[in-house]
Amino acid sequence: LTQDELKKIAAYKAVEYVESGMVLGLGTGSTAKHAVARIGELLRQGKLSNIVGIPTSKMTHEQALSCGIPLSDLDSHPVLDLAIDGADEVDPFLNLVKGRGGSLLREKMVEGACKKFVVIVDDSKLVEHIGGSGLAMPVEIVPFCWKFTAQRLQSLFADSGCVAKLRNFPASDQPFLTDNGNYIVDLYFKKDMGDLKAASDAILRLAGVVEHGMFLDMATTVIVAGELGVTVKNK
Ligand code: DER
Repeated sequence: LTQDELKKIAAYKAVEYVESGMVLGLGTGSTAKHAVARIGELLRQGKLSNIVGIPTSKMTHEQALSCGIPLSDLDSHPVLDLAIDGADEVDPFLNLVKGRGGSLLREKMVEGACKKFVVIVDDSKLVEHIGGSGLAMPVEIVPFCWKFTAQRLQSLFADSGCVAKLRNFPASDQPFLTDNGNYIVDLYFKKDMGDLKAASDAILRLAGVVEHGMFLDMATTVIVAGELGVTVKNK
């Protein structure tokens, strides 16, 4: 099975949790894309009805429109029944790293407003400690004096050998812009950052920071698709 087939298997399994009449958070990324398409397909087949989707990015907004999913927003629906989204990393406590696709702020707003948050991953995303893989831990910051904020983020985690890098658009020297007009600084750790809650609080205390990609204690279910089958982990 290819990685994309595994993503699709996890996504389809998650959509089994969707019931007619639900208000759904629609995730962003190559895994969530399959869930959005599947919801649209079931609506077209009449197997689902009265669904309202709250997209977590402009990209998902466009995809959901093309799939015929009726859309709304958090102002109209401050509490959602269920969100389905991918993740970059999942630890054994269902803590996540998200945001390598750049949508972490709207994802965290939408997924934080849901009664249930179902995460869908292929098994390559499972880690022992989030942020320890040496891959990016995204932090959304305001563009104003971004170097100042990036330097303060790097200094916060100096003893974890942290390096802060401004994210650019692919193959470009232009800073990446999120849907909210902000920048993203990616943090790279040489050692894992220890207490996650303390790290989260320290990051959010910096005035130039908008949000970070650690989703702690938010997922209620994680669906993992691997060569040997699908595993469902509940909080
Ligand atoms: O960037 C994001 O937050 C995405 O949801 C990411 O966490 C998962 O993207 P993927 O399904 O394409 O790996």
